Amino acid sequence: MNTKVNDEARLVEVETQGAIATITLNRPEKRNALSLPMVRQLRECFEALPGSVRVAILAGAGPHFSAGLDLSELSEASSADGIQHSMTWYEAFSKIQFGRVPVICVLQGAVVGGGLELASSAHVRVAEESAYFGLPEGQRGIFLGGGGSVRVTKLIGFSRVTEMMLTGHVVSASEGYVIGLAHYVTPAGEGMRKARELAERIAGNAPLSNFAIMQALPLIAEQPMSHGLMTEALMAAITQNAPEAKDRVNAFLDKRAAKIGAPDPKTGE
Ligand code: 1HE
Repeated sequence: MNTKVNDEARLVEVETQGAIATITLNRPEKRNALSLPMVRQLRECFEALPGSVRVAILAGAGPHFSAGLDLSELSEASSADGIQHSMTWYEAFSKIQFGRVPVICVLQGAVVGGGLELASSAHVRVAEESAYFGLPEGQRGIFLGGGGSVRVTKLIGFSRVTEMMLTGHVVSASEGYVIGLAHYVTPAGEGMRKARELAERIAGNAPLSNFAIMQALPLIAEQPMSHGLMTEALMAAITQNAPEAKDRVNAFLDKRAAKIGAPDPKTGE
């Protein structure tokens, strides 16, 4: 099924195949610069994913994932507009990070400013070799405003974010892999294939486990140790008590399930 959110503007496209939805930033002529209408459409897409979807892939059309904030929106904006602007981005990116389904991002070319803030709200990042990461806010006379101070900092630490913002250091895909901006680096044109392979794997997990991974892990990371351990224990008890968990564990004990790193005995894959 192929739907265009807001047919007139066609800024974000959604294509659903079975359990996997692919959501594509579709403004390549502006290097997928994130305008407010585009950010709103992104939110709508994630809110409207059909119940049959279990994983989403987020991609950008053209040679660049995203050139970040649409800078043309800034020229007339007041401080109050700026705060509202950030709030709109926060709502949209929260729907991605804390939505119903895990999100895999495919990155190529520029992943800069707000583009990196967007990518950091996804759960898995696959970077093609062409991808590069930057935080040019310092050069533009502005600041992070799409949650990057929190999310990018959690990925690579505030020292690296500070240095990238101060110096305009552009981080290559391979360097991004080493410091934790990307989980995988693929040859050119291979990012989507890799993302689909990962999506199939994630879609095969128990939904309750995926829920716990997406929703509980980030909360636990912000809790003091005693609270974190309690949250973990509660989440563990709930997931392992689900009938699906019992079935999966029994399948392993009965030698019907794949060992780690080995082909699945049922499918041979
Ligand atoms: C844009 C934007 C944009 C391109 N806002 N219009 N982001 C930046 O500082 C990155 C700015 N962009 C670039 O450095 C380059 O465009 C790229 C390296 C990403 C790509 O270069 P290139 O040569 O392929 O494309 P181009 O010719 O620069 O751009 C094509 C068109 O897209 C052109 O418009 P045209 O009408 O002349 O065709 C560009 O003006 C337009 N375009 N990027 C608006 N960002 C919530 S706070 C987040 C803060 C930030 O994100 S700061 C980082 C902003």
